[in-house]
Amino acid sequence: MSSAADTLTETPLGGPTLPQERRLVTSIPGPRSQELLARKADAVAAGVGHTAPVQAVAAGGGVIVDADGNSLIDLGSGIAVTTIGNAHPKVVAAVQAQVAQFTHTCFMIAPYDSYVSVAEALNRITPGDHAKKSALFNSGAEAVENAVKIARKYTGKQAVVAFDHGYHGRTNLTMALTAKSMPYKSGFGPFASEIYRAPLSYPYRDGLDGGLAAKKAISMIEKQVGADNLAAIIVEPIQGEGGFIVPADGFLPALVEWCRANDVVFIADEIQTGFARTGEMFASDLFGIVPDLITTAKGIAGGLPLAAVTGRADIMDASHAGGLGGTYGGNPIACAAALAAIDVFENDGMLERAREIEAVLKGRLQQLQATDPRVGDVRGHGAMIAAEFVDPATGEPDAALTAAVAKASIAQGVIVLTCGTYGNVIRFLPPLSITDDLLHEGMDVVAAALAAA
Ligand code: PLZ
Repeated sequence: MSSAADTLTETPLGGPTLPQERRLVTSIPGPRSQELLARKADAVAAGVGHTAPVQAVAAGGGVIVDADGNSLIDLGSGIAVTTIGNAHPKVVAAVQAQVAQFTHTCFMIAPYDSYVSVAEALNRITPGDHAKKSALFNSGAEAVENAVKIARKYTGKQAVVAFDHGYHGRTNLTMALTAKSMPYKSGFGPFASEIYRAPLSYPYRDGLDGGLAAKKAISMIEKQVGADNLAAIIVEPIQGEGGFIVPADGFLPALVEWCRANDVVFIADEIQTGFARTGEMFASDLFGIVPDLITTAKGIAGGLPLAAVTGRADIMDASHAGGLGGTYGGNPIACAAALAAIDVFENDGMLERAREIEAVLKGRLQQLQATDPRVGDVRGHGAMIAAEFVDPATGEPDAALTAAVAKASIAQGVIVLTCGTYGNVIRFLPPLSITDDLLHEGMDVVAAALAAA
């Protein structure tokens, strides 16, 4: 079977030919990166942070190259975006062809083929074989905002339930849906009204099976909100920013069933989990659920900004003409990129590659866990795997250890991201184009950082 990695050992990816290697020629940050970071501090708002102190100049396969000539192993994919690989040749070709043809007409002014083709593709590949429709937007947060609008219009109800540890964006409505105050919400209120929060299934910490966890959530929803007032519940099938929390089996199906029985729209936020990331095209497929609406973004267009709401045609069609849209939503260049990316997802062995990466990452992390009790939990699916770090004596989250391991790994040329309500989770989100060799080398560096911490 040809998986993406086979072809990428020394591949020209789009522009530059990037050797697939970790290479440190300066300390990180090197002088050129330091220069850019100094300019960033002067010119860019302090609220916009960064994880790796580098000036990126090229990326592809499994590496990001900086201005000082360092080549870093990429275990983050720009937060789960470059799933098929950075500057994937099919995306580059599609973008170059489209940008020379036309850059924008506004789909609401003069429609074009690629938008309709992306909608058709999404309607086809998202879970369920019922009649579906899609609408395109620019960012994940914008897709979530629109999913809520659509659900409210369809049901004629207003309340929305989101979950503990949930992350849905940084705009006003999506801040309200997001659980964690620091850094996402603190000082940025007041937040949108009619948003309620229910308990999630978090097997490592609540010890509940899926049925019991769902019962708890549904009881809270019935008592504190009431199905008569509830337009939608929104949940990430596997939580991303919240800590890669995989709900216990049965939790999501029970919620879907309750929504169906109560005229409540079930929205799966698959912005981080979508498009082969978990070893299925969508994480909903892992749990056997068929959402009413699904929000997508990130991996959809190989790095170009695009997002979508896809779902039951009757729900999607409840909004009046002119009620949904935006100047740039479904930009033709982003749509061309998405058609190329979806082609890669469907035809270039991406699901298989994500499962291979799961085996490597879980194997390495479980090895660590067997000898180091600070690794409390290893979880996830596909190329979306995490380790939760704890104080072995108490089981309490250890955010300081987590930050130290991440920082040391980056200094050694391996980009890893942290997450979790308690900041004690390191998540691994490599591009599916990474080689096994780089994946192992990256994990060697993380293991050494943990041993030294
Ligand atoms: N829903 C499930 O993961 C984006 C954001 C990180 P946008 N996650 C990364 C940060 O610090 O801003 C995300 C997500 C889920 C919605 C979003 C929002 O997507 O494209 O960032 O708006």
